[in-house]
Amino acid sequence: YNSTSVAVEEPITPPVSVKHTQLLINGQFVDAASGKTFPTLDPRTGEVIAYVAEGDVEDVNRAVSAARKAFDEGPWPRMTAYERSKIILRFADLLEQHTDEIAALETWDNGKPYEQAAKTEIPMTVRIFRYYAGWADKIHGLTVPADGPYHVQTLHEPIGVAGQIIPWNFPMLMFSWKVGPALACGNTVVIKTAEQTPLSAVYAAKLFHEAGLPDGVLNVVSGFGPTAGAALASHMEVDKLAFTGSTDTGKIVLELASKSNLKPVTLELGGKSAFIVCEDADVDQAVELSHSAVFFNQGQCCCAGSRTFVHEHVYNEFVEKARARAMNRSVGDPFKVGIEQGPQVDSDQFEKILRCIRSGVESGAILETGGDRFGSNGYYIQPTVFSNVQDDMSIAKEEIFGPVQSILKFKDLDEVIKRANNSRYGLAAGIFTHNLDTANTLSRALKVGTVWINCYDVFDAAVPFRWIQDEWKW
Ligand code: TXE
Repeated sequence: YNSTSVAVEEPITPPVSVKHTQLLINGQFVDAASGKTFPTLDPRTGEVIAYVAEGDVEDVNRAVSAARKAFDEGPWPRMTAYERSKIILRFADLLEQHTDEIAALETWDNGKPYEQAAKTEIPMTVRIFRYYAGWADKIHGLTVPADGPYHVQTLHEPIGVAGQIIPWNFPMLMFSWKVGPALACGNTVVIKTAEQTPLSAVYAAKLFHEAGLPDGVLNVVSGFGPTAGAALASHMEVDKLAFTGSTDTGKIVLELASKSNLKPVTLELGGKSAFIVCEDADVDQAVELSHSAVFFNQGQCCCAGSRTFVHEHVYNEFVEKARARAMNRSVGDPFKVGIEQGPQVDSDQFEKILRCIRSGVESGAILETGGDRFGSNGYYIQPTVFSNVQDDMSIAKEEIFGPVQSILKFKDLDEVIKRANNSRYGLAAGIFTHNLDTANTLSRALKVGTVWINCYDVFDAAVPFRWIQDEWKW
């Protein structure tokens, strides 16, 4: 790896201090019932940022009772939708005013570039809350022309206590996608943050209370999956569960939900999305977008375009340019201006990615650049590009969730459709072509939830992010 990247120097002091490390239950900051804490680490160095309350079964029970009471007896589901909307909008304003601090917490805890957090993710989080605030008074039922002398109407009502379990790759965006719609509809929430990134959500939840949110409506529990997360998934008083994370854990929480009270479950899991570069594509543009499709957020995106299919006529040119682009990626301290890539979130992810890279080399893919850790401190990984990747290699099948591009060659559309669809995942895809017929054919044939054409990772609060979940499509 021959990057122009700066060496990882002395870590920059984050421009923020950690204010909240406790659980937020019933509007109060409290310690875990056990008194236990766990360290949250700085991925730039592996050093401890802070010790955070380690929630477990008893804390989840406390949080769910608070949410239950707030739903059954409190003002939240009973106030006018307009009042709810105003509180969410006031919170969005506060969040916007605190963008710099929250972005700094995200970067410190997660390792993502500060500029990305401050300029894109926190503004998007604000936008999502404003979007859902707007829904509060626009949730309508139907009148149905039933047979006979009957008047039939449907009414959309809040479901009750929503249990939510989120991952670490976009802590604040995950918080907004889960909390925003649940609260706008009048539900109450218990959210379990990821053990790698507990800091930003609890900070934001405090702001929500400053904006006028009644106690018990939003409860935040930090802690681990098999303890706090499992307790939430199997709780008899949780009416709905929303989960984002790995496919394996998705299966566990679905089972816990079914074995307890059959609460409905929403799952958003992993991906291995195809990015298809046709022979008539603008190669330079496709190289740049395929690069960001896979390397954005250190490759830690469920919809990362992690299988780059390139038509044989442009393959050699594409591989050469993709390699050069990866070699130019600026890796370094995520607090530094101009840095595109910081460290991976933790040592588990770091080790997993290095294992995947080794497996790519062993299975005969050509390592074009990268392939190792970056520097000697923290969890940085060199931007890595493999060419000559074959469908049966594990780097083409498994979610790597790291800065590793796998380039595969294809000959014609029928072939690439079959190969792109030959995956247990079904999240997203990208198509690069100037031909309208090709774009239409591919976008209909690909069995995924979102297809981007001549663009990638375009998100908008008003546009659904849909998916065909893993095995469901079989
Ligand atoms: O995920 P987990 P991990 C993928 C990605 C990554 C892999 C593993 O490939 O390398 O998953 O990451 C909670 N009951 N994605 O280990 O375990 C956990 O505490 C209830 C894709 O971080 O799924 C955390 O809050 N909850 C993904 C959340 O589940 C449990 C984002 C996610 O952790 C639990 C993250 C249990 N038994 C990882 N075990 C995406 N779709 O964006 C864990 N948790």
